[in-house]
Amino acid sequence: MTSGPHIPQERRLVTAIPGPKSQEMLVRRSEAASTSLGMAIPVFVAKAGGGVIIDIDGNSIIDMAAGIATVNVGNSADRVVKNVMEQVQAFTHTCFTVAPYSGYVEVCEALNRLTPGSFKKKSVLVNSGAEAVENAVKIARAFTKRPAVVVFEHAYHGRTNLTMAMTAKNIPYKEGFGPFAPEIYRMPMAYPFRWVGDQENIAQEALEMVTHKIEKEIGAHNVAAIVIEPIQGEGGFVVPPIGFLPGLAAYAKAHGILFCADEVQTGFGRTGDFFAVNQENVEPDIMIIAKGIAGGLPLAAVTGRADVMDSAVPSGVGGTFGGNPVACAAALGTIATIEEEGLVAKAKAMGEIISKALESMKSKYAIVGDVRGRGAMQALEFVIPGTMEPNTQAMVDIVKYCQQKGVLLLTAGTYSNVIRLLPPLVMPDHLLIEALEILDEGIAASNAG
Ligand code: PLZ
Repeated sequence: MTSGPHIPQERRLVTAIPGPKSQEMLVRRSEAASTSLGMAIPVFVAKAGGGVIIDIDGNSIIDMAAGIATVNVGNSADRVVKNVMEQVQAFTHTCFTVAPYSGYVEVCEALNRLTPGSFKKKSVLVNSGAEAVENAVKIARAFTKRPAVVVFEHAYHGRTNLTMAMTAKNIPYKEGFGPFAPEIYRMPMAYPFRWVGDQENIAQEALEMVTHKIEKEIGAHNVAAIVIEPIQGEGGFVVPPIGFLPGLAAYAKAHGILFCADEVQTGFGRTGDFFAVNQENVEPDIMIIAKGIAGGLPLAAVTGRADVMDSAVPSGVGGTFGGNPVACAAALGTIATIEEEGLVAKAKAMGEIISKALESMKSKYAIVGDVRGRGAMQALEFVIPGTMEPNTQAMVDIVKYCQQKGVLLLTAGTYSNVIRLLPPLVMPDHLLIEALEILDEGIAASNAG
């Protein structure tokens, strides 16, 4: 089976962005939906597939967001649609902890196979990335009988109470929502572009700072888990230098701490490896998985060492919708699509096109301070020329410019000065190249102004 996109793969604008029909819906949106909800592009979607989103005015927009790294296989991928249709007709919900079904078990088997580590693994399925993070912490505490959780600067782990505590950035994620859960300890992140120490020795310096703080401020014997995104997502696609993640994992192992990789944004082929930790052969005790797992249906998972995953009391984890049969069917279709269509290798190849284009932008434009990322997860950090000052205005202007030209881009970063690229892995090269050319034009316009 091929999952060729079912709509034309072209950028085509027939109205201004937003067009009249979207404008009408925007009025209804602001009346009906909370204004506390964000919006990256002010158009309403009619259809999407491959590398494009078609809005209700008929504009075909290049999708460099993939629903925040979620539709890695593209919207409405053939295998996902087929599995979902069959499952919807058979049954929609029994609750796995009431009357089980095979799709849930098959997804667990697939995750246990696909995640790194040759040890025996088991999984729990839930509904969202934040819920997966919450469950990882519950399980880690149950296993270690320790309270403390170590997280990092610039981290993003979700919007529930515990995961807000784990998330670094205050506005917009935490402002007004405290008090937050206790026993969360934030450590320095090895952020190469903004590292103030020895640029040649970042991983080692950062590791020393982290382990020193753990020992002096928490006590390693009190730490249940170290939770880290192998490449930080919302925090600005911060890529730690080689050696930092393996160093943390080794420290965790030596102290009976569980090493938990939050691969919610980096997983399912995104970085050119199936999971980002594969790059350095790190084998986390617990993997936190969501977004790309189910072709856009809500599903998330915690996969880890079997002894760890079995440590909560029976019925200690679960939930009504966790591992819903329709979402599981979608996940099986998604995994088959990634494997049969070689999308991990495709992400790596897209990465080469992207790096080349972004490096050229960096060499041409003084507002581009840094270019980083891997595979189909790369970003630009904007600065005031000649300084390290974050340039939020440039980010805003460039994203707006690209939107007007029919390219959807997402922003990121603790300092709100990063544009991140997260195209669906099935995007044809000609669209990727076109989007990068428009991004280049947008930077040129902003750099000049
Ligand atoms: N961990 C690493 O990236 C979700 C958030 C979008 P949920 N990131 C997108 C927004 O503004 O809410 C994310 C992540 C990492 C956890 C999460 C949380 O995943 O499925 O959004 O709960």
